[in-house]
Amino acid sequence: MVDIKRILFLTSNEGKLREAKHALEPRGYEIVSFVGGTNKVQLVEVQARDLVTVAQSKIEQAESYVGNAHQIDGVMVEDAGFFIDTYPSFPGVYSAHILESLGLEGILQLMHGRKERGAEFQSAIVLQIGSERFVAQGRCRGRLSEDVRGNGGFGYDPLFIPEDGDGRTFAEMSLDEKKALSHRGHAMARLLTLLEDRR
Ligand code: ITT
Repeated sequence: MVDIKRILFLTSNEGKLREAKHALEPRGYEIVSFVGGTNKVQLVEVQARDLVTVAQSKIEQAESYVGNAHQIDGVMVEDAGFFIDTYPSFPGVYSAHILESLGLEGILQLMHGRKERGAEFQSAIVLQIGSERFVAQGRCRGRLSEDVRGNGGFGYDPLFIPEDGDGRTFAEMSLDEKKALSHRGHAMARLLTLLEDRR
């Protein structure tokens, strides 16, 4: 069995990379990426309704990148999405595109005057180690804030108030606080358990 030390995280998102390092590096894994380098990651996101299918497809495209990274024991991808209860499955797998086109203020306008503000984040992580594949998922329930709040985090964080928190948005929390509550924090914890069980 391969001893896992070095994991290539194929992502173009610095926020996701920062949180993956924060979750996995204290547990003895080194997370490397191409973020900030010249080797840009271009994984096609298949049209699918669920994040696991999208993540599985990303990992299947990952092989072509592995040759460009040194001494990699495993390759990891993650697909995350934001889901607003009022609009089933939306923005979901289109989260990146919708955020880019509407912006945070545009999303707040969509929700203007609505009392029902429930929402959730979901994360699906796939880690491939040789022929072994690990799939870990996490979700976090909460609600949309009434305004854009906080300078931390990334993406939708300034709009999302997790239900197990104290009323602050993810963007108003430290990395540790977000990890304890978030979809990604839960998925990473699950992944660590799967890796420990493998030993
Ligand atoms: P990849 O290169 O890893 O695919 P991406 O930015 O396309 O990065 P996703 O498809 O996983 O990432 O995420 C969809 C969108 O949801 C994107 O706009 C993210 O910024 C946002 N998002 C993901 N996780 C988030 C989080 O923890 N907090 C806030 N927004 C998040």
